[in-house]
Amino acid sequence: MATNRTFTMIKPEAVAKGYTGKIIDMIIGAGYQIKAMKLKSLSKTEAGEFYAVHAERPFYGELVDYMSGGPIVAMILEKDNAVEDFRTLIGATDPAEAAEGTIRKAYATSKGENAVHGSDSDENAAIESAFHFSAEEIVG
Ligand code: IDP
Ligand code: MG
Repeated sequence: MATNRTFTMIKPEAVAKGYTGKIIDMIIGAGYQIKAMKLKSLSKTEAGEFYAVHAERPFYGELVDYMSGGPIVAMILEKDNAVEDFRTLIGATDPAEAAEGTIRKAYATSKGENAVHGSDSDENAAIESAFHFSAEEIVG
């Protein structure tokens, strides 16, 4: 069943380049309410666990190094049709293929360093939210 929440991270290179505020502004402008938010650094172990589904991919080591290379901003976001609409808002994985007006078109550097994460299903949104937030860190 569809839920109304998704999970996102502003990734390390976007935080380092000072895009945090601009990206949050686009997210709120698209109609999302922030239900939880934190700035945190991921250890290599945490980054590896979060992206475990990609463990067999050739870019996995690079991805783990990148995601543990500086602080990220994790958020739980709420809106109707949250997961699907957020994937539209962030755009294609490779910014060269991302549509105009998307977050990745505006702020991503490359297919690897692509500014934001967005959950790909309601089930993964719930798993990823629980990975980063306890129940008391989420507003009602
Ligand atoms: P998504 O973030 O658009 O859902 P996924 O295929 O789930 O894309 O890949 C997860 C993350 O792994 C991407 O956001 C990106 O940071 C990284 N990644 C994906 N494909 C490549 C690649 O071909 N080279 C380097 N990094 C990649
Ligand atoms: Mg994905």
